[in-house]
Amino acid sequence: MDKYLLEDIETQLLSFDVGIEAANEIVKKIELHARDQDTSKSDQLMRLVKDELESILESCSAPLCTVKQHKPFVILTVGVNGAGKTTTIGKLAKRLQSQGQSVMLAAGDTFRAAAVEQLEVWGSRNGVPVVAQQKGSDSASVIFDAYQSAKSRHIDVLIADTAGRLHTKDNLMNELEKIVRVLKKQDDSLPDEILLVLDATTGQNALAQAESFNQYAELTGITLTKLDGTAKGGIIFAISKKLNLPIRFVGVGEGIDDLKAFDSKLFISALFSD
Ligand SMILES: Nc1nc2c(ncn2[C@@H]2O[C@H](COP(=O)(O)OP(=O)(O)OP(=O)(O)O)[C@@H](O)[C@H]2O)c(=O)[nH]1
Ligand SMILES: [Mg+2]
Repeated sequence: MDKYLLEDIETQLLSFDVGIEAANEIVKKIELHARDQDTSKSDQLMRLVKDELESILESCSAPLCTVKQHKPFVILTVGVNGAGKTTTIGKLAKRLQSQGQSVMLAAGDTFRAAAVEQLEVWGSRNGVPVVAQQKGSDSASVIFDAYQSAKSRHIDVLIADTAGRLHTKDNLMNELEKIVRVLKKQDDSLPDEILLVLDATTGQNALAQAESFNQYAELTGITLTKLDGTAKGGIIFAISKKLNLPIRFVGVGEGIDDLKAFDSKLFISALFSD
């Protein structure tokens, strides 16, 4: 296979933020598989590239199922500042309600007063209750209270917001460990989902974020936000290879309906559009 063509593919992958390591590996596989296939036509080669990418993301395509016998199903959202956690919660509440599930929100971001208000706005847009305490209170205790309340009201899904934190700051990351510990005292299987929210425009740093958050709280899924912009979010190939985490949703705008279930085929074809 043409060496220059392979280089072109690699450059293109890098422009999607796939990262050097993952891009190298993908190109090697393409080279290997191109040997036993006719790739003289560009659409045949493109098919091979897409197949290779799909095989990486295959294991990441696991939709989030929030149906649970012992309610509520608890989703803890985590991520760095501004990743899109609170907005994702607002969109997710709408989505779950439209699937017939009742939802409650927990204002676990006790760091900023405005964070509670922001979540309350999403709560009223969706017509769902929001459990909150005043700014500066203990995040784990807010989430614990919300859990108790959701349980007694037979709410299907509790979604907890948390403050944005730098994944390199130990003290803040320890707060996350505490939230998980407090929930586990209620029920060892909690939280049912620890959803890392990643901003697609962060590029390579998203991998470091995912690795670090995963050390402090065992992540169970990823939401990739801001895919409506120019960012392609190719970093998920590296994350998928390293952490093998399901990508649950993608954020494609700031509106309440701008959350889609992750679809690897659609994601890959969007990589190569325009
Ligand atoms: N274009 C676009 N903007 C988004 C998306 N998701 C979130 N945003 C915007 O990103 C900004 C930050 O979103 P928040 O939901 O407040 O992020 P956060 O992670 O809760 O932030 P902190 O609470 O400060 O850590 C807001 O202006 C959102 O409207 C998305 O999918 N697309
Ligand atoms: Mg927030």
